[in-house]
Amino acid sequence: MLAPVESLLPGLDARTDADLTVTSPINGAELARLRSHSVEEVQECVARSVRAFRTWRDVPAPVRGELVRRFGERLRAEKEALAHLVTLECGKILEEGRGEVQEMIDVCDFAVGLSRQLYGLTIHSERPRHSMQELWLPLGPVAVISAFNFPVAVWAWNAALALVCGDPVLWKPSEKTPLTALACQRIFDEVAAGFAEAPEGLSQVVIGRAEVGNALVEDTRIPLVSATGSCRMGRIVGPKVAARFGRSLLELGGNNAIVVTQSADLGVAIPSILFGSVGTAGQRCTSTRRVFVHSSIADDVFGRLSRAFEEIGSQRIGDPLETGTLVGPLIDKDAFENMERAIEAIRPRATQIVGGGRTLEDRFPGGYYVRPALVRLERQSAEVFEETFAPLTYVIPYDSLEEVIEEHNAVPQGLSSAIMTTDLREAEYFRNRSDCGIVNVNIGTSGAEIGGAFGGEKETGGGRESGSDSWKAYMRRVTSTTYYGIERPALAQGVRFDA
Ligand code: UN1
Repeated sequence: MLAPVESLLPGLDARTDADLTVTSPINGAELARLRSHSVEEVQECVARSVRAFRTWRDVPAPVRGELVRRFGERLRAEKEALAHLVTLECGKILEEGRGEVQEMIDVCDFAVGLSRQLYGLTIHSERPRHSMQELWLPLGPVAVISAFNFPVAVWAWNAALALVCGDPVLWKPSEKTPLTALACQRIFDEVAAGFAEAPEGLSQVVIGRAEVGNALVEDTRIPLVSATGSCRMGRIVGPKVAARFGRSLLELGGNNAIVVTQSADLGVAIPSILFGSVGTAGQRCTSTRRVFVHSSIADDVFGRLSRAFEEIGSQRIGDPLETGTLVGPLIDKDAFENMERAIEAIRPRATQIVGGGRTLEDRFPGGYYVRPALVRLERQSAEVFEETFAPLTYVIPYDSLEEVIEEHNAVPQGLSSAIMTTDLREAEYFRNRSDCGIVNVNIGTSGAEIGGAFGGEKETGGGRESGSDSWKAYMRRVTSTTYYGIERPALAQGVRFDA
């Protein structure tokens, strides 16, 4: 067993009747074998979560925040080991693995502050001697279904908020990245063990494939299902949760674009496009898929990008644990084949294609490393509407900002968007017309901070997680009116009912 797995998950080897083999995308090597939870076991976990809720909801929110504070402290201490495990299990470069753990730490800090700021409202009543208020109460067990590409941060966004809001958490990680989840759970358990107010089962991990997720989705004891993944997955989860009148928080596919205007500072634009396109091997939901470039600078921008893509493709792809590597492997063979298919589909329409194709097969026969691909098109076509979870970027020219906004918004997804401009009017126009949940100016589409609400519209699912007032999704709102007079109480709307 590899050192980071052993250090964070001692004794994992001892597990028997495994049905789930976890491999590293770096070289296909087996990391561990695990046993999936049965549906009955998931239901027992839910029952435990319901019991935990009965205790946890009555613990004062700032005390709940103290548990999250201690968890964040432990994450600081384990940052390097956990980042290493993230890299081993999902293949992102170590620097990004560290960034991901930092994102967990940041959201813990945010949640600690929030635990003293779960503010309601006081409202002026229309009636004499009446007072109205709105208060926020804990909701109940929250199911978190997370994806392989951010195997720990997205859970932390949900868990840190849910915990301070008074909700226990049930986590179903991707079957491709269960080890990082078990490592987080182990760290959490150690912190919770030293915290008298934390009930048993406050945070649990359930391992398995779709049927395990489905058991959570269909369970009426879970008022909120927060699911990150493909639009296909969201199309199954959303209606099932809605059918039982549960709440879902969906964070699904993106098809994110950057508009590079004539006034853009290319020294700012090019690095942002590169990080967005090839960072995390194009496997972020916020990755840049489309680049619309004003036709007057299209040759220049395509030339600069293609040189950078070629350089990265020939020199900076490799073992994600090695310093200097910018692009690690794709998660698996399916991801590679999807990229190949997408390139073949667009080839007849492309005027130029730079990069693409598998590399480093000799060094890593079991890993799927690809050269990032840059595809130049005359106009946007239907092939571009699909999200390909790989480093594949389309460059498309445009002439007017009004027209490019139409093209920009024409895709079914609506997560992240950006404009590169030094013109205030262009920036404001874009900010108001992009139909995405994230609209950046002179910043790429990926790499959002935790302080803002994260999520998007249309097929991205409409959910908002992480910062701002996203916490409200994890609580229920109570509106309460009190009468403190001694006469017969007045009715609202001036209604008289003199019985
Ligand atoms: C995701 O890809 O699911 O904004 C999340 C970003 C990261 C989170 C991405 N902070 O790129």
